[in-house]
Amino acid sequence: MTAEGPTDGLEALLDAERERVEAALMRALTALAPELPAELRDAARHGVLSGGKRLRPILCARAYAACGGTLVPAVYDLAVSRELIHAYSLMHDDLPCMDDADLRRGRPTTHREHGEVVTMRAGAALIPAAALQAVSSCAALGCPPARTRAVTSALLEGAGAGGMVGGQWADLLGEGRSLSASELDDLHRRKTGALLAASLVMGALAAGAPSHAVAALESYGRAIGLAFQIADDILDATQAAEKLGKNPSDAALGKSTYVSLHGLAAARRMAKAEADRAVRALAEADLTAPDLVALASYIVERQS
Ligand code: GRG
Repeated sequence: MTAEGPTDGLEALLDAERERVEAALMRALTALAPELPAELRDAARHGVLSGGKRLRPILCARAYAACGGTLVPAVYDLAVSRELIHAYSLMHDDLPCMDDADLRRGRPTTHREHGEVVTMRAGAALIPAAALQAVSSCAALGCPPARTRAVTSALLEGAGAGGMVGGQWADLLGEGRSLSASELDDLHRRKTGALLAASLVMGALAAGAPSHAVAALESYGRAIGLAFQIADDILDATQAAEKLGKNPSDAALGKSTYVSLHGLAAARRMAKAEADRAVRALAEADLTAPDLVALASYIVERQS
């Protein structure tokens, strides 16, 4: 089986899912607001509510559904705990001490409007908020304590030094230096893949899925994580800022990418191979999830 699954109706499904995600993000920020000084609240809103594909919470919700769960609002409250981590990571990634970016999602980056110090603090506030959000939404879903622990651990492990933070660190150290293919894979498995996979694992665990289904969704997540990153490198190398909503930055920062290392045509083949690998992982576990099959194609074919 390959990633050329049914994509008819995927756009409609994504639009409907994004609406549920936006509503859950509003609930999360409203709950957080009284704890934050006004300037941090505004910066957090800028970082969280400025659009984006909302892919990670959608994957979390669809994994929950693929494992037999019913998509009630608390599922989206859980799913956006993952998006709060994503939002903080982008706010911090754009800071001058990291990628020093002016534009994100077609708008000035958070620190360009709210300043570096406020952006750093507002981003940091989203990390514990995300963990608390995961715990409270698991409770609302009726998860027993062990399941809640597993879901929250998946979120935090993917975000931590063994996952996103470690990958970002390797990325920063790699600027201006040519990485080997295996160094590049390792970096992106941690920086992008770990938390993409965690999105699916969280949904599966919260639904009480058996371990073989959790493992299959994790494999699917790791493969689409890599496909996603390769597609990101292709877009960075081939698209203008208006289409990307951000300034292409890999070449300017001297970063090794799948395109700089393997060339455009090979990078395209690699992305497709990872998407196919993702779909096979579902099939091998007898998981019927046409939406996840279609999402694997979407991830490599997306234009932003
Ligand atoms: C202290 C070293 C250290 C790190 C702090 C800043 C940080 C943590 C991590 C950055 C991680 C990062 C920027 C990963 C990139 C992930 C990625 C490919 C983002 C783009 O995702 P999309 O395309 O974005 O889903 P939208 O805008 O659609 O949400």
